[in-house]
Amino acid sequence: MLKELNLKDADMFCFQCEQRAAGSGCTKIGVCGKNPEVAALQDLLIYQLKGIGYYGYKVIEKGLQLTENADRFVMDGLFTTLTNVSFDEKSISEIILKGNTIKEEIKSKLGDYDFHKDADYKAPQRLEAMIQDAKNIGIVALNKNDDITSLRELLIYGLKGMAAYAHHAAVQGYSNKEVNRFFYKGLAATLNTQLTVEQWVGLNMELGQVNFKVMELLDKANTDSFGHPVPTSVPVTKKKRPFIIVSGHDLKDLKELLEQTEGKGINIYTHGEMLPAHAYPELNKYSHLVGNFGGAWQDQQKEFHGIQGCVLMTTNCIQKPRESYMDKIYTTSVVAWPGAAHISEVNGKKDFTPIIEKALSLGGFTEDEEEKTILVGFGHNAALSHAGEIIQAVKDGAIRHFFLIGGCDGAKSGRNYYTELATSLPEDTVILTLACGKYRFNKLDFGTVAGLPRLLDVGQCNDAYSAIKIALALAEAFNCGVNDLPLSLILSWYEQKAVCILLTLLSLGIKNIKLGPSLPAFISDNVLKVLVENFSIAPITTVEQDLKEILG
Ligand code: SF4
Ligand code: SF3
Repeated sequence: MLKELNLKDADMFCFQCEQRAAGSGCTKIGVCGKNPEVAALQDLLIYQLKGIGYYGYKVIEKGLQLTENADRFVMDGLFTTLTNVSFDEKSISEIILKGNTIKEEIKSKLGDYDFHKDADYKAPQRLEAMIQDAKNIGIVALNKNDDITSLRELLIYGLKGMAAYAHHAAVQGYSNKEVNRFFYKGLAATLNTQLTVEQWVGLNMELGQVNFKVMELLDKANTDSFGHPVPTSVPVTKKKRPFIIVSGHDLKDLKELLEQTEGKGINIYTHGEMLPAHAYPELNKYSHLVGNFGGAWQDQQKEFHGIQGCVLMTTNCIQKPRESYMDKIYTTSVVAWPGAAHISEVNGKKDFTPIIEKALSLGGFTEDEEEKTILVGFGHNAALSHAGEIIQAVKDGAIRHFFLIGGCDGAKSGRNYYTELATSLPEDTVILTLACGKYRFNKLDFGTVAGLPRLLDVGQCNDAYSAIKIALALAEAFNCGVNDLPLSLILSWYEQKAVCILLTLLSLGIKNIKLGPSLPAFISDNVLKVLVENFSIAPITTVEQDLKEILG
């Protein structure tokens, strides 16, 4: 599937997300809005991280410890290069430069060390020089039979996704040394030209297993900090008052903002992947967390246009802000857009005063809309509290099949498949959903089955962990394997978190996944063959054909 490209005239090359241009990759400017300079700097940051991984892994092999500072640098650096996170040359170049210092600190632990030309790279101070360096190392030479490149890129994208989840756990004080070690191991491997296809496959499967631990850790961080999600009705309508819309995945940011806005006459709305936050008791207890605003991330330019309130982007997916709200959108953590105000952490705390004052000055919505609600909060704890009823309903034939329709959303028209699928399912089926792809259908009424809502929202993309726990518990109850359950996984992918989740599912031996709307451009023909032969993974086709195959 990798296409031979003539990259001589290309200003950049990126094919890490589903939205890549023209089937092969973005070569002039990203469909996401990433310009060639940002693409170059992201490539250079990854190059810098490969070197840090190389030396870091040598330290680990010697049985020595790496600092928490280095661990955080690696995960935050990887996260910075995830699709729709940072579009800011200045902040990426600062991270690259900090990488020089981190690398030296790591090397100093080694004494005598194996010099490696690529690992030893030291970034220049000037931005232009960095971009020039990046152009010399960044663009991947492609060949449609190049399985090694394919598997190496798969690993790098998996690391990026996993880093995002590790970051969310780390900001809450949860980390795991074994997990952190794998970041170095994986990055070091990317500089090893001797690895075989089998070894690359093994590393990708290992990443899947480690990512399961990361999602488990994040689940623990979230549920320890905010309680287990409980089924909760969330208004999706506007209320009169100044407001701040909080987007992205970082629950800690939301909590801090809720604390700092309490009693100030500001309403807080969730947006995008922040929707499941309403189900956490320690977040839902704030009466000024009033509802969810808008649809999926790719609708934000239209939906934020002209708003008289503010937006806080805690993680992906940020799109180029329109002029009409450039002064109202704030970024934090690794998210950055040139010209958008950024709120940094100082001594472990974020001061949201600027966004609060701005929101108050704007006045907010002037009318109350008639309230409409949707239901969220079916994480593993809540869903499995109904395990008895669910199992009985399956035994009685009241529930015929479960469909997990989960994953990312995106702008492509082929994504209508997921709405069509959800609305075509027979009434004796249950739909589990997670991540932002659900915005395609989460405001529709699917009714109930066996006394339960037919649409159960499990949470954010990282709550794939919850879905796996639910599936494992059902498999145990029915005394069968997960692959023998009346359960089909129909996934949509967009960015690199979907890559690490997919690797987790495969590493758990889960088969028959249907993936769309298109397959990754970085998967070579042979790698695809391995996936099909070993895991029976298949691209989505038409709703009619896929349903016929699944339900008979
Ligand atoms: Fe293109 Fe996606 Fe890369 Fe953006 S992240 S440049 S849309 S492949
Ligand atoms: Fe969505 Fe960007 Fe992937 Fe957490 S918010 S899932 S695309």
